[in-house]
Amino acid sequence: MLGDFAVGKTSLTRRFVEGIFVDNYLSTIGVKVDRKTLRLIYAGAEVQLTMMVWDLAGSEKFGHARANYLRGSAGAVLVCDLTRPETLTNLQSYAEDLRRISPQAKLILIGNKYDLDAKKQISREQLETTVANLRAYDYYLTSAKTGDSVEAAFQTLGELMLTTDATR
Ligand code: G3D
Ligand code: MG
Repeated sequence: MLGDFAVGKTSLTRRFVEGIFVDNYLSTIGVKVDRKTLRLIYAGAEVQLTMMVWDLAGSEKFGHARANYLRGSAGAVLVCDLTRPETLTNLQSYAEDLRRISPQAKLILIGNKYDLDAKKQISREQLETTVANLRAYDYYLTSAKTGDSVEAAFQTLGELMLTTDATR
């Protein structure tokens, strides 16, 4: 999970995962790891994919995610808060850090807090442009509050992580 403080990374993770995998397992580097098992169709067969979801535990304040957090990632959810345009702009440097350390990682973009209709300050066009610039696969408009599109976003990332197609 990548993105600025308070965009909703922890709330989205809570929505998605089933329970806590290892609480405080990596608390010394400010990370919490959860897991969720998905059932996916891959190459015509049903497969189970256990996703390990790494969430920053308040360590955004140290600046960009550190190498230990990014190393070995198969994929990343880049999260912005639809009510704060700068959180979209800032995703560029998270994506760059990730590409440098885990070049194979698949990216999806999430515009979160979709339930806050009146306060939205990021357009679909801006999200589409960012998807292209960051070479992400797609974007989703989610609400961790209502649960809208949270499962769909993670499911898509899970499917992407199974593919070895380097162009995605
Ligand atoms: P972070 O982990 O990225 O830092 P959090 O972000 O998940 O801690 O969320 C930050 C705040 O935004 C929390 O509010 C949380 O409830 C709220 N939030 C997260 N997702 C949504 C959403 O989809 N809609 C709305 N309306 N709020 C959301 P508090 O008040 O607890 O700080
Ligand atoms: Mg958090």
